[in-house]
Amino acid sequence: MARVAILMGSPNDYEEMKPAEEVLGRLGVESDVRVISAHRTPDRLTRFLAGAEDAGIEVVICGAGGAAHLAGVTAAHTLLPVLGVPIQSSPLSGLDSLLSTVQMPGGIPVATFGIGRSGAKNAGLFAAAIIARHDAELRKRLEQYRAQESSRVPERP
Ligand code: RP5
Repeated sequence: MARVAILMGSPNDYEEMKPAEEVLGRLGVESDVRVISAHRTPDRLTRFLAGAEDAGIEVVICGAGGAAHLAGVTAAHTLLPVLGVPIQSSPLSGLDSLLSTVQMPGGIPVATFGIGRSGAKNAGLFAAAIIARHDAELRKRLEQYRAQESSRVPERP
């Protein structure tokens, strides 16, 4: 059963959002990956969010480019934690998406990550850390992940 939803505004965002799916998979956390646009498919978004908690979703990751509002609109429709990933798809190289996502007016929070693939990876890890607060097995896998990453860093260049 999927515990994390990974939403993106366009199929063209998938390359940048894949690291979220991959790192969650590595940690044994199933994700439900969907293309849902806040402005092109608004009904799809509200329908999905209405059933998300009952379906077992615990965290929602949203990737969007341009005047990115997917994460903000998602946060408006759910009490689940929403993690926003700005996508580098516009002539402004994601800076517009970063500012749109991070500058939520007070009251409806979106935790915002870095632009593009590393932001997506960190959003996946952060989602896992949230779930690991009440899942001891996942916490162990996160510890192993950190240890593996450390062991890959050479002592000398
Ligand atoms: C946003 O507009 C999407 O998240 C995407 O990053 C951007 C461009 O979408 P496409 O025109 O490539 O589908 O809504």
